[in-house]
Amino acid sequence: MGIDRYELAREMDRLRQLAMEKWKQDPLPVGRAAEERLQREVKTLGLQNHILDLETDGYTVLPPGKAAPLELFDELQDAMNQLLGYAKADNLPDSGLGQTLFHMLPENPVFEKALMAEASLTLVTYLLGYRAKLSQCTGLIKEAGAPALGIHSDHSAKFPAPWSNLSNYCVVTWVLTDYTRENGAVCVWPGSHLKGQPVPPELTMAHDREEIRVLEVPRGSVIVWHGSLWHGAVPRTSTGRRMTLVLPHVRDAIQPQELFWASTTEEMIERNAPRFATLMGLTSAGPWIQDGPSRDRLAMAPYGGSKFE
Ligand SMILES: O=C(O)CCC(=O)C(=O)O
Ligand SMILES: [Fe+2]
Repeated sequence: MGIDRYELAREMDRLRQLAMEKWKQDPLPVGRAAEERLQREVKTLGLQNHILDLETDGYTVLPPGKAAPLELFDELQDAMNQLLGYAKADNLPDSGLGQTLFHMLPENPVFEKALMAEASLTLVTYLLGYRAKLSQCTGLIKEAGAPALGIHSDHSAKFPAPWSNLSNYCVVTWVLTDYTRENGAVCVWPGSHLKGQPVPPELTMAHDREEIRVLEVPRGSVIVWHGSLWHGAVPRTSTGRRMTLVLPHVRDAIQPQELFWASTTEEMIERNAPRFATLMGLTSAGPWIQDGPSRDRLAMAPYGGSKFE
């Protein structure tokens, strides 16, 4: 037996009605209004240099304290440790990602706090627009002996190249334990997001090239990168655990990797700012079944032509 499509349409509609009520408190802008609102937010939060980094290097690092107080990093780490006790974590062995905890968002409200943190969310807006949706809420855990993660672009295996300078996918990485070379830090090829091409096969293991920068950043940092950026991770040699929360996002019309509307509750929508429902995909026109797209949601689409919508 398949999913009950009538029940599914009813459940989706219930969440979407609530999402629409929240939207009315803070409708998302289109066109020039999107650019102006984003400019104000960047200024208020003091993110100008981070925007410059994203333009020139394709990534930026929010230092400890800028995205959230260190206590939130403790809470995120605790929540992931709890999950390791009962959730499946051996999902992609030998991938270079380490142990993976997929779809953590509904398991603990602390992940909502990370998702909604203003500074990182504003950088997501810069890369993907106000209607960005969450694509994954995933934990990565690496122990001694964890191999290197091959250098790749996150746009690869999703969008055909050449890529324009627009980001259609971006990652927000919450660094829960110190990143050093021995600890298996993320590494990047600054400026590679402007190449608009996947990493050539002969460079996927070129972690020692001089163009590669290993991001030795302390616990409490949050890294944001453009989907075309060439990046990977160096192997972990030290003992202990590297713990990371990754929050990839996509633009409005792109299908997220994890099915968030299937686990979003009314309580989650109620207790968060209106934009949370958009991040869950609940203010997008699609997907629909026989109910079709609602005219109200079609009117909420990014129709004005600005990349910041
Ligand atoms: O933290 C890592 O090892 C890198 C993960 C990665 O490539 C990603 O989140 O896109
Ligand atoms: Fe990646």
